Amino acid sequence: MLDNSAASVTIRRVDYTPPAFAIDKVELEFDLAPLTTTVTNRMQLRRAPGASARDLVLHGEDLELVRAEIDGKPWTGVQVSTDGLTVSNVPEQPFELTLVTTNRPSANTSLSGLYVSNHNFFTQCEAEGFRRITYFLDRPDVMTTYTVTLRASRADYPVLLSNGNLVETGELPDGRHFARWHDPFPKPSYLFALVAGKLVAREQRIRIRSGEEKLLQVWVEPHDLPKTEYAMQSLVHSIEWDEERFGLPLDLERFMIVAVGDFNMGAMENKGLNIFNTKYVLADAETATDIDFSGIEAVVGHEYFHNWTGNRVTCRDWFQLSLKEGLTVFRDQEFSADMAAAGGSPEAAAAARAARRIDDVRGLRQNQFAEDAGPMAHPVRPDSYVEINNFYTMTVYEKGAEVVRMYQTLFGRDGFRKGMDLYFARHDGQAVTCDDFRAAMADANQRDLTQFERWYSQAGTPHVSATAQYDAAARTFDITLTQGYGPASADAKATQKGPLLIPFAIGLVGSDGKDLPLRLAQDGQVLAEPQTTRVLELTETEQTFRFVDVAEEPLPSLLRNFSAPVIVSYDYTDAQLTFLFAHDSDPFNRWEAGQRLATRALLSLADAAARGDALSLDPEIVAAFGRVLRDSTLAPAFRELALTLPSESYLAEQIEEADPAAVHAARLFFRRALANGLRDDLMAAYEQNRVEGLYEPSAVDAGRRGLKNVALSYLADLDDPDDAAELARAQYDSADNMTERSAALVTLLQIGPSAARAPLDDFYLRFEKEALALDKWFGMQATRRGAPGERVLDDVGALMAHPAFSLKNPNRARALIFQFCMGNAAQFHATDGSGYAFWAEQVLALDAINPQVASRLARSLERWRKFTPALREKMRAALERVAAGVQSKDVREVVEKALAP
Ligand code: B3K
Ligand code: ZN
Repeated sequence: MLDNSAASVTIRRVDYTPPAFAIDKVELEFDLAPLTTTVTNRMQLRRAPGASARDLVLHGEDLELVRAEIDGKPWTGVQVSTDGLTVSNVPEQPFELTLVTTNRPSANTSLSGLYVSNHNFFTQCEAEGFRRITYFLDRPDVMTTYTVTLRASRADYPVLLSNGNLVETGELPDGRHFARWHDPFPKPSYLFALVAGKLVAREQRIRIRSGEEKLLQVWVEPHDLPKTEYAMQSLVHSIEWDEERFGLPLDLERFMIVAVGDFNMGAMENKGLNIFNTKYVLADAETATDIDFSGIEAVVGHEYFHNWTGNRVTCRDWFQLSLKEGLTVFRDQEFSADMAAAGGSPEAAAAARAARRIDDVRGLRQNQFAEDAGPMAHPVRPDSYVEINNFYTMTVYEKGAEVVRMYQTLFGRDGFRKGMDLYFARHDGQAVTCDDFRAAMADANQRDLTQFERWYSQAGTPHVSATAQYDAAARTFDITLTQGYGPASADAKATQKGPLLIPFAIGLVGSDGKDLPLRLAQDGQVLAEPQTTRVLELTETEQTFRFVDVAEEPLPSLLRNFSAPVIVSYDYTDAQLTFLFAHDSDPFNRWEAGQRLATRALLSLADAAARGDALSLDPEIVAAFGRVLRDSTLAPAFRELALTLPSESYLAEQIEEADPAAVHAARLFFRRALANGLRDDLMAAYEQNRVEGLYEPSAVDAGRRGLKNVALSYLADLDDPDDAAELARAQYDSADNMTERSAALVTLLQIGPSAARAPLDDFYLRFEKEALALDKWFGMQATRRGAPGERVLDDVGALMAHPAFSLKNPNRARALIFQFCMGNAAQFHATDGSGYAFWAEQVLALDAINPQVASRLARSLERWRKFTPALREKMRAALERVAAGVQSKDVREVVEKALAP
């Protein structure tokens, strides 16, 4: 059992104080053994300038202190507590503190600190895992250089890795050996890492622009070596891209990625030794989908980019987390877009970029907007937390990335680059704040960005409503924008102090569907080549912008490319949306028009379903989707996105009192209407987008497969799904890659469990030894739609007892439990409350094993107040059950905030 029952303490940003001691360097020695590992920690310490503390207070958790020495002599003035160690009356002058402790890696199920996975050792230190390895000033503003010696049995742990450069290896008595690593770059403890075990590496040597040669390694278990090619290729691309786009080179002699099957999140950017969830390293055509490949590219890029944005310049305190995460997500989004666009025609490149942007925004709106409207709402730079691991959120990451993107929207790519250059010139090697980043952007571009600070300090999603007025005689078009916030928790409301600087990109579409040239009244002289998209800067609560020389009444295309993370309302008619869906030159807004059209129809269908009224859909809407589906000038990836309806959870968020069953019925009705109305077009899309030849995870091929498979899934919703079933069976049988195979199986599951029985069994036998593929097998059964009255939870319950299921493996727990609770809304919200009871049971079970994973699951009930009264009460009961039995502060923070009045 985990003892994580320390009282909940709220940490506040305003209470920040600089550290009282500095660590000049640290030497760590590890005697690695799974049951008990001994760590010898030798630190050179001195008081920070101006500090006068007599005692040194170090963080520590779950450690056994063996010995303490100062300057080589035993020191008795030490006091151990549950969260640290106080060393009393330390010398005035710089001194050496030696601490010997033990910890228990094989008993560490929290996967934070030093732990064992499949007989190998790994570490995870961010945010506060280092204190589970040794007593330390475990805070990001204490940076020092590390020399690390690892000792272990050579037979069991032939490979010994840590950060930086390998300086020495050798044999020891009793079949043991050692390796010594030195990292020349000062770093905070959260970037420390070690790995030991039976691993092999794919290696590649590259030359960076300076001419220096670098060694790249991807370390995995021996049988996984063939699946590392794409990760290595992604790493090479990331290194090239960061030099090209930002002038940032790889600074170490070697760069290592290690894959581990038990991991709490996606990956970790430890200096020179990134540790990854296998999910973001291992891939081949057989076992990984197009989405998996693109996830690997994005995550490899993300962690690599942290080497500068996070590691070279790090965070002063954890409230500044978005300084590194928002910026690095923005960088990985740009990288993925550039990679997807590479090599194609300009049109194909633009389409590929748009598809990435749409995907990113869809994720933001579905998850971050909901977070911002719920009890965990917090600013991009939070003001307080109980458990920092609860703040690795969509807001800090994805909204944070949008905030960074807005600098680029305001200043252009070159202006943004200038800001980045100044940021590194000023802060390389430092631990800094979000304000420092904003100041670099402001100074490099000679702009006052005082108002922009509100993006970091105000919680909640801004709303912008637009109204327009055309004056035919004066040929002017006025657009009035009003900004404010929607309903929010009291805490979020308290942060909302004033209007934001919102870069608002706009175009005006003429009656021929083409963009009109744009001239604002304030422009003065006529520009030789007038632009067709302008970025308006909204800074007031209400502001009117006047366009002049507007030849005809235009249709405004608002917030092009989603230029700010806001909700825009404008009174479009269905006909106007249909027009924009057919013509908008901004691909994002063209997609957006379709989504608005669908969302509006879906919400009114949900309303009718909740009232028990008959459902019907305007054939014009079906026709509008048909035109996009048939438009072969549009990239398949775009058409796939256009045909993907908003999710049930997104739709539920738009409703005051959501009834998931009604939302489900509405969405299903809409899908059936499209399927029946567009049967032949869907069939044609299926046939025309088969990809022949060798599997390649390229954006173009992936787009075609995506469109083909979305067509298949619509065809499975026809009143008579027999043809779809046949196509899916044939696709399953002939598939030579996981994208096709899993899409076929998901479609068969959608048709019904009996259609899927045989291929499900086949899939299991085929991939019994492939953990990541098996995760898919669990996941697709958990997210199965289920016939009316059928309880998918019964299957989930049975799968929990399957020998291949384990609660201790986060990927497996996520595949089955999270997928059911978060990815199968209609089933999870069954009116008998069975989903919530299951949720409570699993949160509590996970809480005792792994609080970080438990706490993620706990969050799936935080929007309980949004639902109909009957569901609400059952959810409250489940939350109260968890609140009564919780041990960790991680889960306690989430459920207490959810239940707070
Ligand atoms: N920085 C890590 C996340 C650490 C999460 C700690 N609970 C991975 C990333 O964002 O790149
Ligand atoms: Zn990150």
